[in-house]
Amino acid sequence: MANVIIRPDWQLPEREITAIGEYHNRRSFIKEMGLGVGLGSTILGPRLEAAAAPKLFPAKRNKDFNPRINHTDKRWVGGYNNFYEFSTNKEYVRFLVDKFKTDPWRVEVTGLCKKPFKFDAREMMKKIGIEERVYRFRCVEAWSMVVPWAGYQLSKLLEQAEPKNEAKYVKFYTALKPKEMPGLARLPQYPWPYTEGLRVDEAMHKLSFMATGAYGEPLPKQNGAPLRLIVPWKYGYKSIKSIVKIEFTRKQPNTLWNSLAPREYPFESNVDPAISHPRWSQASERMIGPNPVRVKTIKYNGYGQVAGLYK
Ligand SMILES: Nc1nc2c(c(=O)[nH]1)N[C@H]1C(S)=C(S)[C@@H](COP(=O)(O)O)O[C@H]1N2
Ligand SMILES: [Mo]
Repeated sequence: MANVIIRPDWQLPEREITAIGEYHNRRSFIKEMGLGVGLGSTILGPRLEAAAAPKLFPAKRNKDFNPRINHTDKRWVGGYNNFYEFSTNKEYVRFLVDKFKTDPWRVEVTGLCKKPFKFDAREMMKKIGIEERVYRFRCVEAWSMVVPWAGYQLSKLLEQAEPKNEAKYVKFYTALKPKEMPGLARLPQYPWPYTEGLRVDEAMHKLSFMATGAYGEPLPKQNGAPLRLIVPWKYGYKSIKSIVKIEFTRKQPNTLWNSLAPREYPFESNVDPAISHPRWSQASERMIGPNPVRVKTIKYNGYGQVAGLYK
């Protein structure tokens, strides 16, 4: 660390003066270097910093996706996580993500499409723009939450690839970084990387969302930074985290949970209170938080507008 040179803000090359997230990183880096708040607020100057960083977060809320229900306590959403690459213990995940590097982050869009491409996660936020959407989220384990995500509609990303007519499915892959993901070695029998899939028409539905933030800030690593799927009418495991590859396919792709236990985790996995999981009922759910409440589960998790996809 001794030979790290900290340049003042005005010497940074243009491409480094970017999102607010990076600004935060730089600030915390300066703090870690023991230079303290003094340097951050006087030499760098708060007004200069604000002008230099195009503001991505907080994103403006999209009024069409804004149900009038209380949002789940932010600390619960960041502290009660399913992310098996780190731990199977929901309360440990957030303490195990330190080594996980999520910026820069390359993603590949490939398979049956006319224009395959690669992109940087942060650049794509700037290209498409981000908005906030409040979604209800229902895990197959019968707990649920309400989260103000930020990000962009998945279709806006996928249509850039111009999928071919024969593409019927989209497969998503999570990063596979054994040195940064301590949970992988504890589950060597699992078919890593974590994969998930949707039909192309499901992926193109306007509810399908690529989340890059939550609660007005960049997405925490334990929630799948820098970008993760949110498919709010399906059980939570379909909402794959920390995506590095997206592939258009002709046939229904294999997915991690479906190949481990097909009877428990069918490919489609729409939320349905009438269809029990083989080991428990799906009729109700516990809304997580400091004061958990049990509520009835609704078909498609309440997103009845997707029913047309399943005629
Ligand atoms: N790569 C990856 N994605 C994943 C998981 C996982 O273990 N690994 N868990 C899934 C499950 S079961 C749920 S309920 C949600 C949890 O998301 P959250 O931690 O942001 O609440 O992520 C889903 N996406
Ligand atoms: Mo889940």
